[in-house]
Amino acid sequence: MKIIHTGDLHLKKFYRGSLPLEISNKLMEDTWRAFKDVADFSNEVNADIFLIAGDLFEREFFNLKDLERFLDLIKDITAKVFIVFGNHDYLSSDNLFLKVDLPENLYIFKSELDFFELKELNTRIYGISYDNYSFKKDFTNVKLDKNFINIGLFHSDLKDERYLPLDESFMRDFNYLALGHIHKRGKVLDNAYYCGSLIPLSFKDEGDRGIIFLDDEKKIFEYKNFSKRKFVNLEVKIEDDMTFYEILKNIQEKIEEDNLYRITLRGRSIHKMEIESFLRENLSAFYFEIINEIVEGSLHDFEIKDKYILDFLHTFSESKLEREAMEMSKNYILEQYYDI
Ligand SMILES: [Mn+2]
Repeated sequence: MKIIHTGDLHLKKFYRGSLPLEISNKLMEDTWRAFKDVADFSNEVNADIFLIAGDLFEREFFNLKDLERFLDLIKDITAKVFIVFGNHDYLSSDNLFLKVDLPENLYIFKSELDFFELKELNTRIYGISYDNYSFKKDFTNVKLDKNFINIGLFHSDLKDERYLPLDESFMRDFNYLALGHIHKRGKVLDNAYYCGSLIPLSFKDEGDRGIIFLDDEKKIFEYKNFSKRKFVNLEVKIEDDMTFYEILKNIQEKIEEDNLYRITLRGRSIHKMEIESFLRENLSAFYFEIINEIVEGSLHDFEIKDKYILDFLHTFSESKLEREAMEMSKNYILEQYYDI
């Protein structure tokens, strides 16, 4: 039996001003493209079961046209597709999935624990959909029939009362538990995994994103990447003796074409703002933003190291007039000679 486990697609997620519209639109298209790629992959490997573990879409923005687009992709999948709805796409009476005829291979869970039985695979798929943005159920009295392979599909934060927390003993009853909600992929128990979001959706979502693919005959369990972009937090230390072009070059070398960058500048410089605007003008990336944590230095922090300039500055005497002349000369040299 081959299983695709995905979730947290957040189709039609808008970035609510946190990203420029043009970038936001591209990311939205990325999700559709990634989902199409997963559908193609599912057909290529001839998967039997395709699990979507909630937060498939954003309720406020997902319209009938989007639903049609999604269902057209589902119709082309040869596997049986199962969906539970989560806190972002919960199943209240206005959920669009209740307004249309669904493809024959698509099964959606309602808000009571239920299962679909696949006789040919001797398998039962259990799941439950949220009926509101927060959802909780007690599964203490649920008994699974061990004559079947039992697969669970849940949108759950194991520790948060608002998002369908699950007991460990309940979780252990399943042969495989497909979890959604947490965007980072990971193992919860030997039989329970978060697939993570299909693509990264914010600077909190660092690292690779994609799906889980299981093949019990070949004993395959793998995370497969389906995102062409990453969100990257980049820390850059600014040293006093770096030129603007060196700073630019250092950063530019770390930038990969398709990624999104949050660049945090640290260090000390008297050119705090100039460095930032220089980078804004000259850095090239799909998207970047700058957090400027540079400590504003002053001319006095700058140490002159050239011996002949130091010798020259020492030729001034201690008188008030010459002291002032020395300070003026020093500042002039710093500005002109060192270009700071
Ligand atoms: Mn969620």
